[in-house]
Amino acid sequence: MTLKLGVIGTGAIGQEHIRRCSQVLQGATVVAVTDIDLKSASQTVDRFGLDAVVLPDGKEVIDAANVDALIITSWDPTHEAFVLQAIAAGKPVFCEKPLAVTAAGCKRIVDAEIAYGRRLVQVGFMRPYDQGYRALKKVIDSGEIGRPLMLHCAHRNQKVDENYTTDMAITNTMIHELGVLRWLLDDDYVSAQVIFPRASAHTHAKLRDPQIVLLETVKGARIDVEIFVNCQYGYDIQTQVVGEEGIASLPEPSSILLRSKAKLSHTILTDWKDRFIDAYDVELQDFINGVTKSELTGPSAWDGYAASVAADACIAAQKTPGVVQISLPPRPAFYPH
Ligand code: NAD
Ligand code: NAI
Ligand code: ISE
Repeated sequence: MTLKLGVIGTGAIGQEHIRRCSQVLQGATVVAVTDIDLKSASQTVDRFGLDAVVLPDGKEVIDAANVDALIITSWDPTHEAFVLQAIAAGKPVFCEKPLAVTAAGCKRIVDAEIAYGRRLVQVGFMRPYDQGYRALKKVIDSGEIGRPLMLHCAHRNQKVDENYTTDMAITNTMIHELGVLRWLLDDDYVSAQVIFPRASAHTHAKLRDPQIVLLETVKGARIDVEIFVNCQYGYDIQTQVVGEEGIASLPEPSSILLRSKAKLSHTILTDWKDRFIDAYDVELQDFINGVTKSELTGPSAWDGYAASVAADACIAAQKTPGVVQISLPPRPAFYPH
């Protein structure tokens, strides 16, 4: 069976996911697309030679009779409504992160999915599908470095545009760390604090950049995350886990070790598309396979909600010098892991 996909949002990642679903992965085809900019949707159909219709809005894509499942790659604040509409239509939905821009929005999705009675939602947290993060988790789980005590993390983007604001450093960028670290440590967060160093000259009036977020977990680990989205030099994701008996670090992406012009160097990537290209392939193949078998096992609406509860606290912490408590309700039996 070939799964027929509808895609809402044909921007940067929408086009990437359409390319991989139609040219790289097995078992799916894109049959309907839309974008608030309909010209972008039509150009995407042409660019990838899709046998797909352009529909006037997201609701029409969700309700289209020949669409079996949805991929939501529109802007962050639009995700919640589209996911709720997909659940109401009883259709599986892969939603890019964040699941919603507030914990309350994620909770509405969790409640709707539980009321529907079967998992329909996978969140676009791709890092658990990344080889490097998987290898790091294996080392932690093996016990070789003892219990994790401290994590030092950095999420650096080369630059962002003028529409990117201080809160988005959390909801759009650090949401990846909030998603992956609770998976990596099998833990949850209890408090957050945000510290603003001197601002970079490369930022703008509506974005305080960089930021340092300090998190504490239920098991007592301490995490510092540097978010620096105008770092200029490249796209750089770092995670170092300090344990009782050793230290484990996320591997660097493989690159040529170059001897040239009296220098020994590695290239640093500049774009998330390249840094996690394999992880996006694996996560979407997992979604396609899961929908086909009626058994979704990837990052769930609960994972999106748990990350968002912490994100709300980080945003509150941006506005106060103190520590903000994080309180996640008990995990419902509907979401066993
Ligand atoms: P983008 O701005 O390039 O694309 C967004 C697209 O959505 C645009 O084409 C826009 O016209 C369209 N759109 C906006 N509102 C719409 C609506 N109501 N209906 C239909 N289309 C609408 O953004 P992007 O970089 O592709 O990011 C899209 C989403 O993907 C974001 O939620 C972002 O957080 C997420 N993302 C995730 C990763 C990751 O690493 N997982 C990387 C990039 C982006
Ligand atoms: P983008 O701005 O390039 O693309 C978003 C597209 O969605 C635009 O074309 C926009 O017109 C369209 N859009 C927005 N609202 C819409 C609506 N209501 N109906 C129809 N179309 C709508 O943004 P980008 O970078 O592609 O990000 C899209 C989403 O993907 C975001 O939620 C972002 O957080 C997420 N993302 C995830 C990444 C990851 O690593 N998982 C990487 C990049 C983005
Ligand atoms: C973007 O939306 C992503 O999700 C990227 O993975 C992240 O690094 C970037 O900061 C976001 O803007």
